[in-house]
Amino acid sequence: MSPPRTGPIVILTGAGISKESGLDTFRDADGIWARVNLEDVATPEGFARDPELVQAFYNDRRRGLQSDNVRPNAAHDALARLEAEWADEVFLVTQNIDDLHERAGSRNLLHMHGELLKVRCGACAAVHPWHDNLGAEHDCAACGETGHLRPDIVWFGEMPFGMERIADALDRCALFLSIGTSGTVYPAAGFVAEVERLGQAHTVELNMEASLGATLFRESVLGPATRVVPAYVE
Ligand code: BJW
Repeated sequence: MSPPRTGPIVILTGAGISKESGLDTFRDADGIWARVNLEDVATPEGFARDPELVQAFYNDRRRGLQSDNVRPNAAHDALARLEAEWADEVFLVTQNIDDLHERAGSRNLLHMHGELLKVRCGACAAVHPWHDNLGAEHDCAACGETGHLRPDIVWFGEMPFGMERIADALDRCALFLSIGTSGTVYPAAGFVAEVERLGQAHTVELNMEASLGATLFRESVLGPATRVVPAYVE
């Protein structure tokens, strides 16, 4: 099977695409939210209450992401090849904060929930690359303020990044592919409904199991990303 070559493609990815690279999903039985309370670590209120707990949560995940055994898998690779082949036609919107799409070679990519390897200054809003542990002792290179750096990540209640660009791409796409996401978290969970409302695009879900919005897609292929993504896009 391969995608119809009729125009722009928008691809939405979620944690499931990185599962076989060794990174946990959120809502599977062995997922992150089975171990930690999301209100404690993924909300601005949680960060205000206990910044050390939140920094430790992201410090652990930042270390894990940079460990030798976490690498892009066949699904990330297939999407990078698709972009290389179709150039400007492919726009990848990821909810993932890992850098596995970049490492695989994807370039036309938007991290709508931010990036684990970047920090943002709460005092001046500057964003910096960051590969080490982060704590209250660190200062911002842009404004010199100490103790205001936070992971450059979109928590619940915050506005995801790039929404205008995403809305524009959804309006124009001929194919919408959703990969490895449970369809639980908005606004990403609403993208398929938006594309179907406009009616101009084929919509496909590639996922281990049917997502919450599964019935909205015109086509569905269930299975692990490393098998179903290369098979679908090539
Ligand atoms: C495999 C596989 C394999 C497994 N192969 N597949 C009530 C109603 C509606 C909305 C709201 C509401 N109350 C609050 C809201 C808004 C809220 C929200 O949606 N809450 C819901 C939980 C109800 N959303 C927000 O607050 C967002 N902001 C917002 O809405 O701003 C206002 C706005 C208004 C209008 C327009 C625009 C904006 C912000 C959301 C921020 C999410 N942040 C997180 C954590 C930070 C990042 C991090 O720490 O990593 O982002 S939450 C977490 O969930 C993370 C993910 O990106 C996100 C999505 O999860 P994902 O990727 O779908 O993972 P899972 O685990 O859920 O699913 C994995 C899937 O893979 C499963 O289906 C598996 O089967 C599959 N799988 N192995 C293929 N090998």
